[in-house]
Amino acid sequence: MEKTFIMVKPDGVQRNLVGDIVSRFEQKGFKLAGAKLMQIPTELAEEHYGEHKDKPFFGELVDFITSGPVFAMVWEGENVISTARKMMGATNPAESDIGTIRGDYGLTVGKNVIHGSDSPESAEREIGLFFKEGGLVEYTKDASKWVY
Ligand code: RTP
Ligand code: MG
Repeated sequence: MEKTFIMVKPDGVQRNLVGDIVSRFEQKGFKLAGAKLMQIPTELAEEHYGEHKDKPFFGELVDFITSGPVFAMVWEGENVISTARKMMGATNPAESDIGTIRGDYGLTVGKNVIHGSDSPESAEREIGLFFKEGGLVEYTKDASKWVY
């Protein structure tokens, strides 16, 4: 089953948005495969955002993403990579539709609350970077066992 890497950025953690963001993915029907609160080391931030290393905002981006804890997650489901990007909304919160995570909570392009992999290649790479010590769980979800 397809997997994607999703991360609540430091602004989202500080603003108590972790629960809401997890809820949105749960309620959509995706399956949580792994999650952890972590402080990103600078080297990992630079590797994660390596595609942007020549952009003028690279330094700011690395400073911001390492400025406090992030909540790193792997979500699983059919088309989860592209659907998660739709749920997140456009990169710049000023252009994100209301109802999306960035449209509802984002303030500026630099502080846009959430990261999500943008392709199957990125998802594989980012899951490998953030969960290289393991931590992904395989299990079956069957709500009918727990409710009447
Ligand atoms: P992300 O990688 O964080 O999920 O965001 P994204 O795919 O929607 O956007 P991307 O183009 O990959 O840019 C990565 C992050 O860099 C910051 N950014 N700042 N100042 C600027 O013009 C600018 N452009 C991009 C954003 O925080 C964006 O999420
Ligand atoms: Mg990106």
